[in-house]
Amino acid sequence: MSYETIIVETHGAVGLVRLDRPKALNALSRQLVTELNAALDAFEADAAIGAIVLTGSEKAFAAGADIREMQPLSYVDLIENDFVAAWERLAAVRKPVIAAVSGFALGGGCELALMCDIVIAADSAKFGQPEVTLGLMPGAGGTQRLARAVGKAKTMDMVLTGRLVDAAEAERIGLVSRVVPAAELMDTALAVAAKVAGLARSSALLAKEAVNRAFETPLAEGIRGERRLFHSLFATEDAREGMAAFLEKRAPAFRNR
Ligand code: CO8
Repeated sequence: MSYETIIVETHGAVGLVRLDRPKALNALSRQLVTELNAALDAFEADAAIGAIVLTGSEKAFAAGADIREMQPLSYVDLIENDFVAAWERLAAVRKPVIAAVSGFALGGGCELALMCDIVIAADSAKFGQPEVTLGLMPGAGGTQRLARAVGKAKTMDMVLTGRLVDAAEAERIGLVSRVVPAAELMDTALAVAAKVAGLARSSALLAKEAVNRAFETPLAEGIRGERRLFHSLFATEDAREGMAAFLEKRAPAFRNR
């Protein structure tokens, strides 16, 4: 499939999606989100892919929803189209998704990063929820996922002032997983993704599912669910292989069985 606003590549078992609207700093237009979702669907369906990397350009991961496209929309337009519901596709991806963030990750761009599982930031990255400066507010998880990720104090500071947070602060507050020099961003993200893609597929999918459940269930229910998922992995050949390989002091040969 050919795309106009994203670039899609595969690197071994890793699927890479690069947002590519350089003139608009990767603003998230309807076309871009439609194409991103198609690429995610394709990687989800491809048994050869074990992890996905989502990135932008050096200057911008994504500068938010496309303000030019959004400005003429009426309330009725938003209601009728359930505006930005389509963005949630990323949050529903079952395979692990690694965000490689360089430059601006603002508004919807920050919210996209928050939907990813591991966020690796270049030291140049800047995160923010500047919607209030447009007379708006975050609408794709910026008040919910951000609050769960970094707590109320930092979320209120970001959401109510629109202040940009640099990579060092983002790491300190738990908004990103790691910060690396900008020149090493893609190599690091692809290496992390390759490592995840090399795991037994069931354990990676279920571990991701279990962590995400922590944000949606009471603790006792989450713990019980985790235990059952843990039990279920004993039904896989890969768990037998992984434990045997450890005891035999050799690398495991997972077969996704
Ligand atoms: N939408 C459309 N175009 C954009 C956007 C955007 N979000 N961001 C940048 N651009 C365009 C600029 O208009 C400019 O285009 P042109 O050259 O044609 O004038 C080009 O990209 C380059 O931008 P700048 O000249 O502004 O570049 P600077 O380096 O000077 O500044 C900034 C970079 C700081 C990133 C600046 O562009 C900026 O502030 N951008 C807007 C950031 C923003 O406010 N984002 C939030 C958008 S709202 C949102 O995301 C809501 C999402 C949730 C909706 C859910 C609803 C239910």
